[in-house]
Amino acid sequence: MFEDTIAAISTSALSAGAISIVRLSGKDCFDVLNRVFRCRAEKYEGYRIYYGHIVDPLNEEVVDEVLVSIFRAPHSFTGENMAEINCHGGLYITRRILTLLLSCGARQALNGEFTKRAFLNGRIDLTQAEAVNDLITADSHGSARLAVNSLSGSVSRLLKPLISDLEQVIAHIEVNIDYPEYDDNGIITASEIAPLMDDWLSRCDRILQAAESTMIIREGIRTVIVGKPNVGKSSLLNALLAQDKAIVSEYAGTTRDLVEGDIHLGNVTLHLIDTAGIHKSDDYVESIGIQKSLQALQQAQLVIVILDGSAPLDQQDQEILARTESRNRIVVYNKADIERHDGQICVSALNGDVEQLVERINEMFASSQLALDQPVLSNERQISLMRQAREYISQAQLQLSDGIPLDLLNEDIQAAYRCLKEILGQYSREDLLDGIFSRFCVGK
Ligand SMILES: Nc1nc2c(ncn2[C@@H]2O[C@H](COP(=O)(O)OP(=O)(O)OP(=O)(O)O)[C@@H](O)[C@H]2O)c(=O)[nH]1
Ligand SMILES: [Mg+2]
Repeated sequence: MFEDTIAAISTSALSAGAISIVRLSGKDCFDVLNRVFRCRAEKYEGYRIYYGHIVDPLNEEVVDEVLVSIFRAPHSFTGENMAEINCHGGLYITRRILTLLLSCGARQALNGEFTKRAFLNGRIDLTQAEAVNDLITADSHGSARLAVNSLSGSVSRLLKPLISDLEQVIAHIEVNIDYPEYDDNGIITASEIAPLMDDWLSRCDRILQAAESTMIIREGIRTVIVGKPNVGKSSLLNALLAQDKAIVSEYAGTTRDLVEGDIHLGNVTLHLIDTAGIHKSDDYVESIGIQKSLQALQQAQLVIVILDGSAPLDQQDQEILARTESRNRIVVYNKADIERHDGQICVSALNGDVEQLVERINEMFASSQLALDQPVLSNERQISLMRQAREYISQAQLQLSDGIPLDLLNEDIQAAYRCLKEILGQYSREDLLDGIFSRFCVGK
């Protein structure tokens, strides 16, 4: 499909390491390789590794001693002939080898171009291509598991039954319109389509719900730590992050700005936000801080309310408890080194004793962990197309109940069908593809 052979450094090109990999892919891959690679083999077989030397073809000077993995089309990542040169990982050596390949007929690969070829050559669908990048950029166990799951083609397995049901109904309506005399299939009626639509909608809803709950795992749970002044909010942030990020002092009203940090607990990532203590303040700067706390509280997906366990609860604590009552929250009694409260979640931020809180968080998100192993849509692009598909089906359903003829309603069903196909990249426009692949690193 592609005329040119592309090359790139596939390992990190920014730092030295023991080994680096320079990748080549394309029709003329082995011709380009032969110009710089000297080894005993006369012919390369796929799935074999060859020992030899990279030389400068101008003077046969040995540049490096290498191992080259060979993949023959179509049995390679890109579906084309491919070679991966495992060389020594010095920055100079790796770049020199790449330069030699470029001077021998290869072209520098663009970001994500290997994966783009894999997609365009039909080796993987668009969701799998996206999963390659998600896996490379995954920064937690949870997001890596999700990416591995989509890499195996789980999104396409998830959507195919729905796509194929829509396809059948579209085809049936079209046959009825175009060939009214051809009635082997019978004429499909509104009363037959209505229950199908209910079913499609509930399938869309299930897929969307699962996607939204796992997005939380990928992106981190926006978690706000609130409480009145001096209860130990900043101390708790520091204890959870295991670093002195926020200023702690015995003076009430120390924190004014939001202080943020990420932690990985088991499979979930929390995006923690420490806030100014909430109370009535006459201090101008502190009241701006309190406004920010209230805003952060509104946007939070999880709220940790801290109480000072060493003192009786007062009016300020009661107000914060009332304000957060309907929220997804955990109430924590701090200063457990002074006083413990049986049956409550007790921590001592001062001593770094936060185990009960961590256990509670893991318990809360245990069900989303289970979802990690289910096939699930894995990014905003996929989710928004799914929402659009749902919207078109729901419009078609409304039209059906208004008695609109099936041939008109078929347009909405087709639009829903196109959205679902586009998730898998089967309706993609060129600019859409460029947008997706340019986020990749070179060499993938
Ligand atoms: N004994 C004890 N003292 C604590 C604990 N956690 C915090 N403190 C102390 O309580 C005081 C206030 O702690 P901070 O973490 O600054 O409290 P804060 O809620 O962030 O306070 P503001 O930012 O002013 O709202 C400091 O003197 C801390 O050392 C704890 O677990 N035990
Ligand atoms: Mg503070």
